[in-house]
Amino acid sequence: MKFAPEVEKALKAGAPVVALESTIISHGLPRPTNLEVARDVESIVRENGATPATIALIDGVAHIGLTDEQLIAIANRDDVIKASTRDLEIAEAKKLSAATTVAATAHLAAKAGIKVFATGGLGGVHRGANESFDESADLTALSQLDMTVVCAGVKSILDVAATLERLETYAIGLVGYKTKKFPGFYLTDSGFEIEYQAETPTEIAEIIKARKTMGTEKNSLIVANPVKNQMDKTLHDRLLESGLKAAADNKIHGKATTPFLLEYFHSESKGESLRVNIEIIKGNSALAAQIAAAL
Ligand code: PSU
Ligand code: MN
Repeated sequence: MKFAPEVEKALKAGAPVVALESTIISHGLPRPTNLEVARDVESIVRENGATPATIALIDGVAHIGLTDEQLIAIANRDDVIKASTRDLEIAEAKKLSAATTVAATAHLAAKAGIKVFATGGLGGVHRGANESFDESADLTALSQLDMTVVCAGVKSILDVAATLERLETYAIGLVGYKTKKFPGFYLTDSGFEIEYQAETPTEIAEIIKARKTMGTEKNSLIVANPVKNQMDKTLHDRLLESGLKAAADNKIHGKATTPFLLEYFHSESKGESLRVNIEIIKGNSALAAQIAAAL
């Protein structure tokens, strides 16, 4: 792994660092917005008192913290693969450039000694998973890593109820930020309840510290932070139905499913889902930085 100098310095000093994923840049947002958002998110982390560490592989090397040139490469190169944890070893050996998912980012961030991570939405159990077996490796990764992940819940394209059950099975902690309603990514409320809510970054830092005393730091903690200005619900529900049908008609499966549905939403909603997606990642980055600082 190669550390950006500022990230290495912050980690050595025990200063707050926030890990940021890169799949959202390469496969989750359209160009050229993706690069703007990637840069903005890093600024937001700084403004909120932490050092940003965007994680990705460039030509087979895992970078913890990217230069602007590397950020541009991840945003614009066509040969950037979407890497989950299992792809990391192959990407290194084959010297591939790879954007890391929540699973792979959390894996590398934990290895680097970073404690807090901001993303948009987690992967989870897909609808129809009882037949397709499509469950994101994000869940298994978070069942094995010491990480606190700030996200806007899971996307409504997933089976939210099944995903929540999986989080419980895997002993992945879950706390809502100022809410007991589990967020549904584009929507502030997925319709499912969370048992606990925290009011401040300091309170979340207390929970993170308690993970050590209780010895529960081997699995991750999820902080669910709902978007403030949610997507129009009618538009959302309509696109969800037609998007799932389009994915089935086009025989989309495996790692292509999530990028396909995100792109479907972005183009069909004429930018409305994109606006929400950007607000989500910015809000989560700010909160993650505040938590890291409090910690
Ligand atoms: N949430 C977003 N945009 C994204 C993703 C999540 O707002 O691009 C990505 C994350 O990197 C997440 C991945 O880890 O989708 C999940 O993919 P899959 O369902 O194939 O595991
Ligand atoms: Mn999958």
